[in-house]
Amino acid sequence: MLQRASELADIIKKSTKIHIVTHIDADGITAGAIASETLRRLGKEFTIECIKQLDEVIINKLLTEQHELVWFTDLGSGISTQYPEIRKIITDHHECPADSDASFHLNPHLFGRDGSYELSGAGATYLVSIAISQKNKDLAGLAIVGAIGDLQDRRFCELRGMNAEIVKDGVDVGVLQAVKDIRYFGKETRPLAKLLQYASDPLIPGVSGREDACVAFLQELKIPLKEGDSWRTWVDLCKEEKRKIISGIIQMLLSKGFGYQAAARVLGESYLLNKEEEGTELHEAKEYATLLNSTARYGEYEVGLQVCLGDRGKWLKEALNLLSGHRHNLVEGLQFAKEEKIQKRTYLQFFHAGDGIRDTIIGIVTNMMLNTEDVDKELPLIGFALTENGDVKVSARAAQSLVDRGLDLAVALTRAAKELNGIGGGHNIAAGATIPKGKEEEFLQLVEREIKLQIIP
Ligand SMILES: [Mn+2]
Repeated sequence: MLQRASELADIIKKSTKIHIVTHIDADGITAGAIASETLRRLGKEFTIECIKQLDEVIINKLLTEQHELVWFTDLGSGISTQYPEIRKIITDHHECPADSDASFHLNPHLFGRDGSYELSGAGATYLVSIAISQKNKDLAGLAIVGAIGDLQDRRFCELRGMNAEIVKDGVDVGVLQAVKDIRYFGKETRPLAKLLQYASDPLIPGVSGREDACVAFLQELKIPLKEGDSWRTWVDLCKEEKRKIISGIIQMLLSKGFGYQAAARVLGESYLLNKEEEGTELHEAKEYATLLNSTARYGEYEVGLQVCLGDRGKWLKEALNLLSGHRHNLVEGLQFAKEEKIQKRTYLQFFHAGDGIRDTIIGIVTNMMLNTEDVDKELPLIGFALTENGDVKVSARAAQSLVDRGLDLAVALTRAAKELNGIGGGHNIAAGATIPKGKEEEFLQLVEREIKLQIIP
């Protein structure tokens, strides 16, 4: 992979003007930021655009624009052997057909690695960046935010594979640290009770989802919720207080019969960006990734990109505004999905949000839904939402245990979408597709047929 990375680096060095095309999620933005910063440091001219998916409209646009070189980051693996008219390099980690190997395509799947947890789009882009100059190791923080944004730590509760190498780079140059800590979201900025209320992996039985129960749980442990007028967050707690809460949660899980495996997931590795201030949305990788998601997924990718490139003034302020809207939309989206009721079938379960949830956050909501108490973890979950131009966006998520039994959602969704003239892709554990409206039932049948073939009972 490093050899391939330096081949891509050579192509970049020989070019004068480069157009970056990246994806609209946290991994895509950090990948785009790493590519931009790398080119800026090289003194190259460049432009960048962020897209939802690489569809015909975008490809036709690129064909007419005739760029000297297009750098696809966090997408593009599906077209590596097509469109030779587009001179390109690709740093991606999505599953790709076996014949998509090409000298300008860097993707862990081409090297026997798993792109769902060993390397992200930002990570693949980072490998090219450090192949250009070892000085770019200070961009390791962004690569890790990208990996975390793609939930690459979910499987082992920590980053593994090439991701772990990148963490090591970041630690070596002083931009990152990895700490063993509680895994819940919002350690730096969420009031304590909220941290527990939204705790989902693992759920805290009888506590998650209920604000009053969270407050009672903390009061029983004699943990003050406030310090003066302000709500305390996880990072405000002393060691002893953290220990009390962690062991309280673990005890609760074990006593309710959740077993050691679930209880062990309370703890994991957290990744901190040393150059950022503690207690902010940028200090811990999960929160940073969420901040980025709240920009590009609402069409404001420039905002997220500028934050990644170092702006801590007006762009950050704008990002924080967008974040509060994003939080609100997620809470509403989750509520909406819950009311829609999940429909169970033999090999999957699904809900249809219609235009009740934005197509750009349906994946996040589907993932949150899968983590709620009332959803069956034995079946993959599919969420549908209408897009602006009247198509249907599909998001599919599944528990790791199903992947261990052979499930590959990327393959299932790609094949099913293809039969309906749509497009699909992603990872074994999380995948997406876009299909024509009205084809949902047909699509579900096709996906079920695929899943039936994949899963070992
Ligand atoms: Mn990605």
